[in-house]
Amino acid sequence: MRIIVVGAGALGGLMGGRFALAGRDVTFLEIDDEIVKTINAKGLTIIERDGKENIVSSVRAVRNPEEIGHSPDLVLIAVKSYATEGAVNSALGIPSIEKACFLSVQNGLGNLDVISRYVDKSRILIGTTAQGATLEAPGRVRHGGSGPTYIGTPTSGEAEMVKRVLDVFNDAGMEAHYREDIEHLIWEKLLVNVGINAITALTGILNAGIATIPHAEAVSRKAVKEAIKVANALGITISQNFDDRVLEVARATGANRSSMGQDIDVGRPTEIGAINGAIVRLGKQLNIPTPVNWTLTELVKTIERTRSMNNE
Ligand code: KPL
Repeated sequence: MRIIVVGAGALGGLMGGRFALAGRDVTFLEIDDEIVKTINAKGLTIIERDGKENIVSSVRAVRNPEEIGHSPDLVLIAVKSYATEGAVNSALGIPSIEKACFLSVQNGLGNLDVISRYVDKSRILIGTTAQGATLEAPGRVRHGGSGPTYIGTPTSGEAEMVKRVLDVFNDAGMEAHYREDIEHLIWEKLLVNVGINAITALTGILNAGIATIPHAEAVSRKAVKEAIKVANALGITISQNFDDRVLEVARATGANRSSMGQDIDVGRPTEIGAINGAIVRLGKQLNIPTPVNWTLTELVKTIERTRSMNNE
């Protein structure tokens, strides 16, 4: 199977690197020149959890989709949710892309809607992942933690392609399963991100703080409770005490700085619009008040804005 990974950041780098180590043909499509140059000159480095460095030299990176001289079978969209549209458009510039399947295991809501504006739903796979990684430097990713990846189809039904993609993940040592209720799982992951990411980003704490600092826990529970109301109004059945589950995830990933925390720390834009911001937008449509998610969203946007103004 020929795989294009759009975005050689933390998760894209980790997944693409693992696929290649398992013998798959992997090309990164990446807009950052430095990342492209580093991968082509030195390979992609995965820093394993025991500190050992795995250098993957069988991968190649390109900036321009036209440089991909073969027809891929799978396109993994591994960019932040606010960059999904650009990533899909760039991938559509690959010659003979018509038959490729697109897979998104990105955080947040709305990725499927964006991809399906350009790609027929029969060629889209969606999912969630509990793989964690950090981009240490261009072409260098640190593996933070492993957990299952769940994949399904927006049209439901386990397509032949799902089986092949599950093999790609499992052969690469990344546990993956098919789930018919993938939309439900995406919502559960969203709720985890709603209750952890913005609070850790704003306060500088590690994920563990959500479960150990009563003030952070209180905000987390309120944000998640609002999101449960929104989900349930949309017909996505989420249990009333899912806020307890969010605290469990915060404990289990306690030593991590959330992805949004990492973004804020290094002055990158965040996925706030696809996480707490998505709850606010849906809440408005459904007439469900979401003041805690609104406040978190506005505060994260304030930091983003300040950073971009300071950089001007
Ligand atoms: O998905 C995550 C993220 O940081 O985006 C969690 C589960 C909160 C782990 O850090």
